Parts: sequence; C-alpha cells; structure tokens
Amino acid sequence: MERTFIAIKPDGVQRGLMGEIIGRFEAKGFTLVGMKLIKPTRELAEKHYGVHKDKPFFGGLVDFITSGPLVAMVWEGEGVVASARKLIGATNPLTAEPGTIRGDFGISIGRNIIHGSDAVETAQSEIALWFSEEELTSWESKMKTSIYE
Ligand code: DAT
Ligand code: MG
Repeated sequence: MERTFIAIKPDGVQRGLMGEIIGRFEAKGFTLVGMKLIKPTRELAEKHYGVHKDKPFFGGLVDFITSGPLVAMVWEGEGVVASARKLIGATNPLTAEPGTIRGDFGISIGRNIIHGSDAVETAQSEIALWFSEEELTSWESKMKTSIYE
C-alpha cells in the first residue's frame, strides 16, 4: 500500500492546528502508520529540503523548520501521495483553494503549515529520512471495507 510523509510544520503546531489537520487525513480514510513530535536538527532539515539548497529562501526555510517542534507522520492508503497534496493545497496559502489545509488556514508562503511528499519516490526517501523501520506500524483499519470497494 502507498505511503506518504506529512509534517505539520512549527507554525501549524504553534497555532493549535494539529488535531484539525490529523482529523482531515483520518476523515478522508487514510491510515496513520507513524507519528512523532520532534524539533529537527539542522542536518535533518537541510537533507529534507536538499532539492531547494540553491534557492534564495533556503536559509530561512531551514531556520523556520528547525525553530520548534513539528509533527512528522506517515500516512498510508490508495493514492495517498497525490491525494495528500490535494488536501494540503497549493504552496502559496493565499492562492490555495478554500477547502484545502493551506487555503483554509494560511496567508504567507513561508508559513504554509504543512509539508507533503510530492511523488511516490520522494515519499519513500522522506519516510526513510525521518523514520526508522521500528517507528512505523502496519495495521488494518476495521473500517476498511467501508472505505474501499
Ligand atoms: P511544497 O511545500 O508545496 O512542496 P516547495 O517544495 O516548492 O513547495 O517548497 C518547499 C517549501 O519552501 C514551501 O512549502 C515553502 C517554502 N517556499 C517555497 N517557495 C518559497 C518562496 N518563494 N519564498 C519563501 N518560501 C518558499
Ligand atoms: Mg515540495
């Protein structure tokens, strides 16, 4: 089954949006298979955002993501990578559609509340970066037959 890496960034934690965000993924029908509250090291943050290392916003992005605790999660389900990106919304919260997490709760691109992997391969490397195998738990929801045809 497909998995994706989701992080509620320090702004989402500070603003008390953890329950709201986790609730949206639960209500959609996806399964939480790993979760931890951590203040990432600079090394971890720089690896996570390595693809952006030459961008002008990279320093500020790493400063921000290491500024406080974030909620790192792995969610599982059919098509979860692309679906999570839709639940999250466009990168800039000001133009993200209402109904999406960023569209409903944010204004600034540098305070866009949540991260989600952008492709299946990215998800696999991000999950391996943030979680050990022992931190992930496979389980089957008893609602499975009501969620999947
Ligand atoms: P996404 O998080 O939607 O995958 P991204 O990978 O292009 O977006 O960028 C990673 C994060 O970097 C993004 O969530 C917020 C920040 N960011 C992107 N573009 C930015 C910009 N122009 N100015 C400031 N921060 C930016
Ligand atoms: Mg991205």
